[in-house]
Amino acid sequence: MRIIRFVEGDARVLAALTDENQVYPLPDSDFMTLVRRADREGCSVLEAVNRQIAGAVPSDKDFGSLALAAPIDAPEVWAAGVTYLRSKEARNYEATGGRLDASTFYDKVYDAERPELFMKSTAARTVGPGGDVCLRSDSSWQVPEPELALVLDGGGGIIGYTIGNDMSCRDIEGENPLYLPQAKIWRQSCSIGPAIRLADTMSDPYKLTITCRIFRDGEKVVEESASTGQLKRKLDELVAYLAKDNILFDGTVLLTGTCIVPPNQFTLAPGDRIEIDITGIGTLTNTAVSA
Ligand code: DO4
Ligand code: MG
Repeated sequence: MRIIRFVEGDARVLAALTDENQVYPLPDSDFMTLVRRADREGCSVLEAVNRQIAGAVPSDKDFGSLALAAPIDAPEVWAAGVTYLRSKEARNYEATGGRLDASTFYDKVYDAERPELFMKSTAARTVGPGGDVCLRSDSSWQVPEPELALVLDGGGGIIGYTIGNDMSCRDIEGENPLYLPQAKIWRQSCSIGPAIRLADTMSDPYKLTITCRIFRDGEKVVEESASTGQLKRKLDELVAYLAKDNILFDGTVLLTGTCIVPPNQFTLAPGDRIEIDITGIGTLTNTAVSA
């Protein structure tokens, strides 16, 4: 079972999306309101949704025709980094000007007990499915980072899974690690959606295929896939470090790191369409535009 939100007139409607792609509008104004209602009713979010849709008639709207919005207004989006070997190699390439034999702080963090975690975005900087992601004007090496994203409650519980795009400037990041916030955070530099797969209906988050496709002038210029099975760390481990002596707001999203990096000569251009699929969650599509 997945939860989506779509735009209808001036309103945003929360809805359940079944595995058969049937859409059932829900009475709750947003995802966390649904989660709190389930809590009050003493049941799981899945049970609350199932009760709501039992006997109800699905919407006659076709899922594909809906104007989807971000499934949650995440107050904060955090991100983990260098959680896959592929990311470590790509970061080393950036930081050493292509000297793949060099040992860097990226090697250290990949092996360290403490993971890399950083603040990625806020609700105002985050876009949803179909939205525009911005390209920084002072970078000439920019890529999407397709990532499995965790939707957390204030206690650090994983209540759902979605897709995140951690837009990144490889040149700024490679120039100096102290530039990381600028390489990661700017207007519309993060995208999440299109749906939240409820945690109770996720069979194994370490067996998901992530695929990223990029289209330019209607032609596919990048297509790469990888598995969350290659994740170096456990999801609970990332959440535990994020929650340590911290405040977690209900609906915080944690991106779990990228396992896909486009070829080194590739940089995004305005007009590029970015598609990120994750098994059982859906496809997050965004267009790159100049900031
Ligand atoms: O260390 C820089 C960030 C790495 C990152 O965002 C990732 O591995 O996904
Ligand atoms: Mg990333």
